[in-house]
Amino acid sequence: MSQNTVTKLLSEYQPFPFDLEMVRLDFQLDPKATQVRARISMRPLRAAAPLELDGEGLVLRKISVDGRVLARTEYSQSDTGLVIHAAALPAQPFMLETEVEIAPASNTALEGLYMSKGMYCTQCEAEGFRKITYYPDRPDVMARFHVTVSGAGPVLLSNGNPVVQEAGRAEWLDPWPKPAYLFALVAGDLVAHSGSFTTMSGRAVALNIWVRAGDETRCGFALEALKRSMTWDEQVYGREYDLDIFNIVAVDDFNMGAMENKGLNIFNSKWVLASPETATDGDYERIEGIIAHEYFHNWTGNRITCRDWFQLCLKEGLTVYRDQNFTADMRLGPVKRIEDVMALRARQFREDRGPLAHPPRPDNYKEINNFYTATVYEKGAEIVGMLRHLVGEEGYRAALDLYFERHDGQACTIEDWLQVFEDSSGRDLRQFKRWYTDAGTPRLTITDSFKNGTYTLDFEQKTVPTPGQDDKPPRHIPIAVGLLSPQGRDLIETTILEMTEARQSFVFEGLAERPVPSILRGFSAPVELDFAPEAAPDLAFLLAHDSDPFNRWDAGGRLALQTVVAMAQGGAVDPSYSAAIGALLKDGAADPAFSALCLHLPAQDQIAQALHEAGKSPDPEAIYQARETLAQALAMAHEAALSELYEAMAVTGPYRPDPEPAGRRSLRLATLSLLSRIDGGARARTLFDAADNMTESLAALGLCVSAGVGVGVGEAALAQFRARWQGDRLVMDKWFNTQLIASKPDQALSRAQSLVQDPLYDWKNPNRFRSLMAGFSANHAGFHRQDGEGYRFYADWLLRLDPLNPQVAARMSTAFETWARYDLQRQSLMRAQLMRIAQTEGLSRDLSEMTARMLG
Ligand code: 0A1
Ligand code: ZN
Repeated sequence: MSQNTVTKLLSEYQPFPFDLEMVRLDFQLDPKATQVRARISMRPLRAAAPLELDGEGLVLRKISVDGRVLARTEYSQSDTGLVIHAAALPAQPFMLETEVEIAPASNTALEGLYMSKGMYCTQCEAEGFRKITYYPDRPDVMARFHVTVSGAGPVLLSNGNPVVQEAGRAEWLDPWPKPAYLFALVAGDLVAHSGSFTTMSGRAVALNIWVRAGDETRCGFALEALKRSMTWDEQVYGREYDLDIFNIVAVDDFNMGAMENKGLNIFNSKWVLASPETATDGDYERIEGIIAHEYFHNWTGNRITCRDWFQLCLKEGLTVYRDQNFTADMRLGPVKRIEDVMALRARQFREDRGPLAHPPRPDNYKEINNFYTATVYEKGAEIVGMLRHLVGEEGYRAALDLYFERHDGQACTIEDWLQVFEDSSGRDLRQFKRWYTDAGTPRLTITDSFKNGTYTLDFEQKTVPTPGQDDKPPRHIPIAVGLLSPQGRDLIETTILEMTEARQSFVFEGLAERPVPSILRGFSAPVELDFAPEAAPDLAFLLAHDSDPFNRWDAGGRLALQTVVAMAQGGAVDPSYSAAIGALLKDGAADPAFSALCLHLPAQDQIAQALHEAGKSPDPEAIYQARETLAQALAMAHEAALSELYEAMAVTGPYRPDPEPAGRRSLRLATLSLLSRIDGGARARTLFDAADNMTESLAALGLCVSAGVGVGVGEAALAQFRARWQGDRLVMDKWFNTQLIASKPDQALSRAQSLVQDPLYDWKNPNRFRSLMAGFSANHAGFHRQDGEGYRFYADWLLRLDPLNPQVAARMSTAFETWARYDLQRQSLMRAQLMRIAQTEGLSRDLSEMTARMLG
């Protein structure tokens, strides 16, 4: 069977028949010929078991057992590993020793040991360790690691605590048993921005952020965020750090955001480095969140890890949930919740509706790297939030305490996790478990009635079939509900209704008049709501009065979506929406960050989805026009109030990334976005010239491009920005990205085509590739041009990247996941590109699995 067709099944899990006591690794680094010597002490757990070791792209120099070099007949080797026959192995504990050679300089996939700008670094999750040495590369095999590194430097880092640090050589010992995916090594010419932290039991921990010389002035914010994360995990979860040192390294070439290697987190430099001139408010918030996420993995992921990769959401869902709560505590909680739900709907709901839908715990895969998805991460986090609703605040803390107590040092499953909640709360979670095993977003349809003081809410839940899962039994859904009086007063405390049946009614008695329901407060479950016509809520009323900030915002969003969907089909601006926005602009009590979120119009992709669900095929050009017309109409109707706010929200004094000034800037920029639709980009141009921070500078740049009508307003701003920032890789990523998102749809492709000729377009760097390609595909009407040339351009680049970096190519291929929404012509154009990719000779396993799933 070829590598591209092997499917791994959850049902076929088998424990590994050996215990690993200690792993000693010795690296002699060399760009073309790094020598890796591994000495692993093993204890057989079953008689006569062969020893299966993973290994890819390794040149085997030597293999011995207890010092005896193995004969060629005593083991078999393949492209994917090596099996030592049972007869060659002692029945007692033994020492396996291997020596292999690898070439980090030619590793373009950025998985295993590779080089980034002269520096050695590793990425082992999920299955990269097998590109470093022969090993049982699976998360349930945990061992202590002792690592020696020489041959490069001067800085030589690995996991755990330093044992020996001398010129040209270092030894590290990690006392905590860990799976190989948490192994890390870094070597190169680095400088540290350092600090320290004293844990709750008084242990002093040295903190370092390692970067290339010149970047050390941009590490201050990340270091403080790390300290805040360490304190929060102690205070909120009672979790303390467990080594003498915590190192973070920033690298420019990295496939993902960051990685939680034990004691040695490796970060995409984009999510560490920040200065007011180069990072936006959004970047600062993300940096804080990602630093926290990786740090929190120390307990949820590292101390307690996953038994196999099917259980990925065990560590990721919980850790995302923890980092979301951390950010909510550091910043404005309700605003953070709205941002998280926006991202969930944009990415996870989209995934759940298409051909790539999969359960948070999948039961089969070909390439695990394709499952680092919004479903595993963000929906995984929502499931943890639902559990908390079901067992309550104290119940949640008790469950987590039991989880850490019972499973510390183990590799666990979703079953273990749910058992902890069952045991600590006494609740039966068998039906709840479907959230982990079933794909798809349930839709709740709501009707209501009022009679003699009794108000009844009727819910019906339905989940449409997803690939491989036709049958969708009802789920256990916590629905947070409030009831408002017609004057907007809360009539009851927010109540969690537990829905478990396909149809279910809930009754509220003793009400003087018909209440206005506020359903799914705080977005208590990742479901969609449909209101039967007679139960349709007065959205403008909710936007004005709901005491739940999430539902206030959501009511405004629904109103906006209804309006713009109608407009994309030839309708006019809904005056009640415009009036509601007018009221919002006058609401002096609202938090600026919240108001800013209410002013954001639905994304074009969301409008397209809504049209598809209404049984229409979305016309990208009409969607773009409808959204522009709506923005323009709002700007004209409320010009005075918007201008006033624009001025009032100006922030004076030196830039600070804190929530308060960031909120004011976000409202200021939201008003600017609307005003630019009627001033030809004049205000944006003025702000672009005056801005002393990247938040305003970048937003203004985008608006100069999208709204600039004067001679070359956009082009001039782009040229000026490029001239100023051409030496800064992170800022230049923004330059590529922003102009594509902001381009007029009919100019997006030609702009993208000329940008790929730019000498600064280093397409082998994942950040640069993504900034350009994701910018282009986010230009909805530009990507979906009717002639299909957008699709072809995009597919060309995926095919070019795939042989070098399959992981990034596969992730980026999701731009095509929505093909089935569109008209037949676009469908066939998109499918043709997917087919062209799928049929390409030598395609990676990553991209071939993705295209096959998308083609269905
Ligand atoms: N565990 C990391 C994410 C990650 C996953 C895979 C990677 O390379 C294939 C890198 C990072 C996290 O959740 O942050
Ligand atoms: Zn993670």
